[in-house]
Amino acid sequence: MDMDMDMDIGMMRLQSKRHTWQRALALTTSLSLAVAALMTSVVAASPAAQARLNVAFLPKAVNNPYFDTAARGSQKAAGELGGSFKQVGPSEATGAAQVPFIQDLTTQKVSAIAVSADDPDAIAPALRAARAAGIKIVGYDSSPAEGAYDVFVNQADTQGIGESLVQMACDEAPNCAGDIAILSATSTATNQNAWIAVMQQTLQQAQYSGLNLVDTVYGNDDDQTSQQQAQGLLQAHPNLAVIVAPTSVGIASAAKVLEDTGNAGKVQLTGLGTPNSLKAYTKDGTIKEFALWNVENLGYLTYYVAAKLVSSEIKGTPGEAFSVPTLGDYTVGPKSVVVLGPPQVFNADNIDQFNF
Ligand code: RAM
Repeated sequence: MDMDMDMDIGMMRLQSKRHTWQRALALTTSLSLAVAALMTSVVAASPAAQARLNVAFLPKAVNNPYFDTAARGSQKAAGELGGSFKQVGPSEATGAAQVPFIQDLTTQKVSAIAVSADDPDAIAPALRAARAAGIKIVGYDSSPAEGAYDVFVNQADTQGIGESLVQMACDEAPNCAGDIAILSATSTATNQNAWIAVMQQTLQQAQYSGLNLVDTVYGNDDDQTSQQQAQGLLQAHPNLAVIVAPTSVGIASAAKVLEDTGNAGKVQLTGLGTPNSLKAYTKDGTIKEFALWNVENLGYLTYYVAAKLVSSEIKGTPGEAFSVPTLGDYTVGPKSVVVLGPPQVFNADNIDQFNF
């Protein structure tokens, strides 16, 4: 696992009219295969490490395609490292539902648990117990409480995501003015709450003074609940200019509601989502632009971080540097956070280039 691969990755860069932080993150398949072959041969020489490496992923909920995409990256990393991978989790996105999974994985003595927190505090005692039992904890996507993880792998800079959500709302609202509302995931989600907090600060800036945040509702990353909440927003706010949904489930549900109710194009929609789930809505103009990061790489990086913690290559101490094949060099930041990289903005011009 102690690999120092200084590879010049073939990154595809796309241009954005309005966003400086978007970058394509696609990697060449041939390079990935070459790296996979190389890693497999190195791991084969180290059977003891193989026996120890057993990483379980616990997403917010298992029926969310976003986490299945992350799992593809995790599986790829597991293959390269000769480790095992499994994904377990609840069907509803609550902290209470995640706790028994953490307890089970602790009993099973997996070497690491990667978890996207539905509720940072509700799962903290179970995670601390797992750590006390020698299990490494890697938060990914949505952070557990501080002290309950070894490293949190953040998908992108929190400040940048929040600011970009406001900028996209400004782009979509006529003359950057009017009522906007947020359709979020669960009210306890660490990631969405952090982005919303940045949005609220950003909206205080003079250039956004025409935007009026009138409501924030929670669809719990459940399609039916998200659709109901989107309908509720339309009824409660007849002058709504933009819905901002910083959740891959919520944005797809809201798009469906806008089309079903004849509001597509009248009420704008933006936020965070997976390109495959939003391709049709982006092409027909229901959504003009939205953002996300390379979700597969999030799972891939998270598995590597878990493996490096298990092998003691890193401890999660701020300032530690490490390398991950194909992705490059990382440094553990304050609060033991590692940031994957910049997000990507999708629109009708580029969406066909992505398949996840
Ligand atoms: C949903 C989840 C996840 C979030 C994405 C954008 O799938 O809430 O935590 O990162 O949306």
